[in-house]
Amino acid sequence: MSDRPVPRRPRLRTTLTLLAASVAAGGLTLFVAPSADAATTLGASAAASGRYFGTAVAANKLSDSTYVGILNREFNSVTAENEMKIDATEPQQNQFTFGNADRIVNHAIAQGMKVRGHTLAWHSQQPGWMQGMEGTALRQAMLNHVTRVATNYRGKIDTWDVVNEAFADSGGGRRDSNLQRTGNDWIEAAFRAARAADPGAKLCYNDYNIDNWTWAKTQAAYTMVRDFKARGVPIDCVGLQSHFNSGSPYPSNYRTTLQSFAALGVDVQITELDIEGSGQTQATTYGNVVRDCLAVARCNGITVWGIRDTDSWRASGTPLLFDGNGNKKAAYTSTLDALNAGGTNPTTPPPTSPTVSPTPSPTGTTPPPSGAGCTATYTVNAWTGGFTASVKVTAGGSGVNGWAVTLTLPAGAAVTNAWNAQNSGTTGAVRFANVSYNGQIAAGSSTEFGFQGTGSGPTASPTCATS
Ligand code: G2I
Repeated sequence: MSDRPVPRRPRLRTTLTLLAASVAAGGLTLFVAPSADAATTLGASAAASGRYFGTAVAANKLSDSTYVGILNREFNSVTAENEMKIDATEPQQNQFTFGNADRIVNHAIAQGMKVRGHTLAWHSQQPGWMQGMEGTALRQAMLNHVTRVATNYRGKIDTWDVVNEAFADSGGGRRDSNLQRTGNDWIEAAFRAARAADPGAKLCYNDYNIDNWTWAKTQAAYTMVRDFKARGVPIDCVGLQSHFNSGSPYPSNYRTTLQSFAALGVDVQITELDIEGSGQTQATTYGNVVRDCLAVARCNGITVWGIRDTDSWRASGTPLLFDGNGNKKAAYTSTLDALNAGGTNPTTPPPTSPTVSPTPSPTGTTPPPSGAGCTATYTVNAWTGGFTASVKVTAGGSGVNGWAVTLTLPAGAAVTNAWNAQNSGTTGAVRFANVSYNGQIAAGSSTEFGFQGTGSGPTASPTCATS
């Protein structure tokens, strides 16, 4: 699944291979060359230290043979540049369109590449219907979006940028947005919904200008991640976009920033790298960024934000690794050389348990079955006017081939949608039955489903029955 380690291949040997020797007049001349096992593409060289090297991809360029040729040769991870954003995937409320995103995902899967999902919750590129929403309605719409999109791509996404760019550019506070005005807990609510929808994906917080350790925005993001880890909010990684230019230059303390986030117990990923400039100056900075990542065990992947300079959102800054004709730039060579110099092999433990919360409110459980049947426990994440619930179903000693959990909602509460289970009814005693892929549970093992609702969440203990 997504956390399967990239197969390790031998590092570049420092020994030199003797190619030929000839005796010339007056002495022995040796011709030497580096060992042939130095990887010759970005993806392969990153994989040598257990990392990926990815790029942003635009669906409408998948018919450009030069573009696709470089993509398939060099990269082993992709991010949809725009096609998975909210305006692209839910242009009308509750009408989901995945056509362009699917073209990218299917291409990546066919090529054996990882997919970074970008992005589930963001103040920008919201469809018109969402831009006009506020309060509880927006909170529910946001959670519904997170749930539906992450569920749709369940099992195909290595890492989701769950929330993008939630901090203000200066001052160290949150960015004002319609999402932020639904309550400060909107970010953790999004992460919990994403975890419930796709428990196998790594969940990232992603932002720009969190590269310089001394900047207030970096410290604000760090403080949030530390708090999330302390309280059991399901977060696995931090994405540093790393768009570098004269206004936001590569900072000399970048490695400190990567190390500091990683020390919180999350992976770090460089998610949208581009560096404006040219020639050796640009090349040196690319090399520095790669060396910083490779020095940090939990920096497990780098993504550049486009392939050729002409593909870039900042094309005039020529910030990428290939020129407009698809030729390798000096920046490419220094990036490859830095990758081939090797680094710390990252250790990426699987995501933390989806439903663990140190202060669940409220929770319920049924007594364990004696050797047969099933049990259910749940946690609720509630806010004024709504909630999401995560339910864990555990098989008894005989295992089960089908299950149904019944939870009773208080008066005024109603289920609006469920994931990884099919509900019968929406109010009162609501029954949630397994879906096709999670009915079988081995003895002592568990599966999880979730649902979202209006009003306040369940308070009575759930019952679990086999079917
Ligand atoms: O702005 C650079 C990146 C910053 N971090 C988040 C990323 O998601 C963001 O990507 C850029 C895309 O590279 C652009 O391609 O996000 C922009 C929008 O915020 C994208 O630009 C949009 C244009 O604004 C639209 O007019 C255009 O229709 O690209 C669309 C598709 O080409």
